[in-house]
Amino acid sequence: MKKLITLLLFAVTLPLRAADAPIDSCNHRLYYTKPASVWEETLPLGNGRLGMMPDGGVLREHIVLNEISLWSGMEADYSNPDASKSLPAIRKLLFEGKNREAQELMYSSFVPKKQEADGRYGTYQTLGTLDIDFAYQSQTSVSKSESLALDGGTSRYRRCLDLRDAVAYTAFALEGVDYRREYFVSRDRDVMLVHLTAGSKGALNFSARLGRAEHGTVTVKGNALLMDGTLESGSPGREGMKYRVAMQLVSDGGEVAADPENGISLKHGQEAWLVLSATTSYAAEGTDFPGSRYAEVCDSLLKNAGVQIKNEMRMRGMAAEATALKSHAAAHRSLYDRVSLTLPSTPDDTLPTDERILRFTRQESPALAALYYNYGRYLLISSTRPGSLPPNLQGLWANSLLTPWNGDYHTNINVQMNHWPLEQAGLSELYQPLTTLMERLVPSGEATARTFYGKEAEGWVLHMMTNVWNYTAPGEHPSWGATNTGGAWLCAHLWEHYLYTQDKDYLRRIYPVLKGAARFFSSTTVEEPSHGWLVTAPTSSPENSFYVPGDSVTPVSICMGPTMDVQLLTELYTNVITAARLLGCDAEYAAKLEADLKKFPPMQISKEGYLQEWLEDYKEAEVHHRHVSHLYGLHPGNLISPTATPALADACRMTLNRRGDGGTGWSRAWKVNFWARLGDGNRAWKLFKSLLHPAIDLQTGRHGSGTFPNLFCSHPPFQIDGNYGGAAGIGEMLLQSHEGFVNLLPALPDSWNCGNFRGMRVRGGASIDLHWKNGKATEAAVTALVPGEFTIKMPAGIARAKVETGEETHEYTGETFPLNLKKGETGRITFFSF
Ligand code: FUC
Repeated sequence: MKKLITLLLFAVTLPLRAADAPIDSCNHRLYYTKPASVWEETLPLGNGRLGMMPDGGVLREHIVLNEISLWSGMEADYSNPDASKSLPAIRKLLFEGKNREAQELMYSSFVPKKQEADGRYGTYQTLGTLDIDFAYQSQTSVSKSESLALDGGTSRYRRCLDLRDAVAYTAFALEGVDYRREYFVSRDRDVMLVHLTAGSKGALNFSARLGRAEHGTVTVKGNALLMDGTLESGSPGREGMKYRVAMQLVSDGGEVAADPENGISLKHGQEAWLVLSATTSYAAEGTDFPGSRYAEVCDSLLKNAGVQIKNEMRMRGMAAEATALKSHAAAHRSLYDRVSLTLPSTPDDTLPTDERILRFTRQESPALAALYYNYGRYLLISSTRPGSLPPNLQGLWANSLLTPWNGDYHTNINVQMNHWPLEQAGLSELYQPLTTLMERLVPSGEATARTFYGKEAEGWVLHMMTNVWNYTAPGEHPSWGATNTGGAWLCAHLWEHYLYTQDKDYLRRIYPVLKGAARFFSSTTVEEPSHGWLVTAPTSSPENSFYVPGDSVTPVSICMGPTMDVQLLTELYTNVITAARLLGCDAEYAAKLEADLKKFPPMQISKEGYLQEWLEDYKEAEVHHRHVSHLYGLHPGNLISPTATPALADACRMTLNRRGDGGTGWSRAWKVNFWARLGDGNRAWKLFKSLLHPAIDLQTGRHGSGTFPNLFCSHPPFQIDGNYGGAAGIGEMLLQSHEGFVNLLPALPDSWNCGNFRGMRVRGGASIDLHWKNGKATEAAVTALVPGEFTIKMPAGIARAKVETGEETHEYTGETFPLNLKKGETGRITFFSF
């Protein structure tokens, strides 16, 4: 213990140093002066399939490992014949205004058919942990308390995540020796890498162990460790998903040994690599997961990158690092560097990230929004990739076996929000995992349609959650599980990708999915008795409840035609009609949808002035409910806007004021987007500040809503949707294109008075660069990704625009002006204010 206290730690050089870094680089990295003390301080790394989160411990490094397909449970049939049998009675009760009775009947009948002790839905689980115990010259074994004393006891320690290169670093010095670790999840080699170095020969001493709370058996193979396991299938007698993690140590000198108990150890070394690869037995069409090739992939795990690293080290020594890191960073940057954003900075921006977040509540810095935006893009790139799965509720980072909400795909806001910033941030190809997931859901959704909604139900349906096992049935409790527009909402995303890419081949491919979703509703909507409007029934407005007239005691959720359903179906039908026209097919079916659209209920404004959430002006049970489902039409939908539908936009404003500016992490993020669509930059910025509220109470250690020290969004607990929703909100404040024109700086807060962005995409297929000063656009460049005529709205405070394309120059005044561009051509715009 005494020896330990005498250890000296002093500053070491990191690639990015706070004090002397150019300000903009502060918005491309997270850094800290202490190891993480809770998981929500650790730094997320990932390559869209594999993930790891190192805590940067000095004496013990604890790294949580993930693989995005690692789920317990299994594919299963939840058909409940009672559901379709009870449907006429449920609808009759709803027609009679007996929502509570309808709901009670649903509790017993309109639920997924389960087995006893049913765990088939499963849970996304952590892959395991890697613990590295270090020994330093002056001590060979250290107790836990000593380790804490050292870990927390230095101000010169540095831990950093570089968002540009997707690499994390830990660096410190002990007794005159520099120690440094680099961590990255290689995109090109598909392995997790920890590179460890000491400043003097023989000073690197550690042992590295793999572990898992259950279903993990560690064995030794040569100098490598293997961890194998089989998860619960949730159904007795059936085997669950298998996985393997393989870890090898590649070192330049020193003595290497391995045993299952102590792991792989290195004594008297100076430089080493821990190379980890992992696989699961998951199989799914449209993905790269091995499935039946599992055994073969397991066999090859050790061969892969470890051998490459070994050879590189043998040949070039330290150059191995440069090679592996360089090729990884280049692959990451090919996505990350597509966009940049600069916002006004303050001296606070050079502070460690946790302090930056704490200071932000007292002293705002717009540049923190730029960091948040970049972090959102970084997390997206790290949590999904073509051939993989979409980001789940935790992206791909889970640190337990019982991941909150099973770490699944909630489809009543969450998985959608995970995709909001994607297209505008130029990450179009990251839509692929969601697209293939939806294609896989169709057969299961067709069966669910038939068994729950009767023989006349056509097409496919997805309720409010799904998983890697193609779950489409209602949730187990109808109060929240009856929403059946999850698939319709996801179809808006399929369409969105078309709008940004204008790719007709893609449209042809996804058209059957869109049409199948529409067919479900065109065959199951019913005419409600009061107005004869065509509505969904039974359903719910996520996940809010209301009081039926005459009963102010029992909140009820089950209803007909809530506003969100009407908005979603309006967009779905309109998109199918447009797609059918573009593809030259299905004229007759499109005509039926046209006719149905005319019979949908209108959006209604309550007598108190807010937008009605339900068909009737019910009193909501929770005025501040986190979901604001009926404002779907404002965002992310496109049915309400201050210019096109001013009265409805006013009603939305009223609704938002009534709901308040609080809520769970993702709810605050959504509200940033709402206010951006309403053109109120200052209010959007206020909501962003509420999203950035420090999530950990420093006095009690308790977790609330807001943002964790590692910038993860807190529901609580950590849920990644708020990160993506917040990033999307920042994008919406700067650039919108949902109304058929390019809207530059539609919701600029006063404090973002100058700045620039590059590479943000708009619907129609163009990339936009913009500079602004004194709150007004000064210059823009519009580059066509597909040929087309782009309409630009004259930005606020601008009287005249000079547009140069090729040889031609035009000057425009007025509200909008056109820009005709060939593919790859750029139009340069100079703006002149009044
Ligand atoms: C929805 C939300 C909850 C939570 C869960 C994962 O059901 O209502 O707040 O985000 O998804």
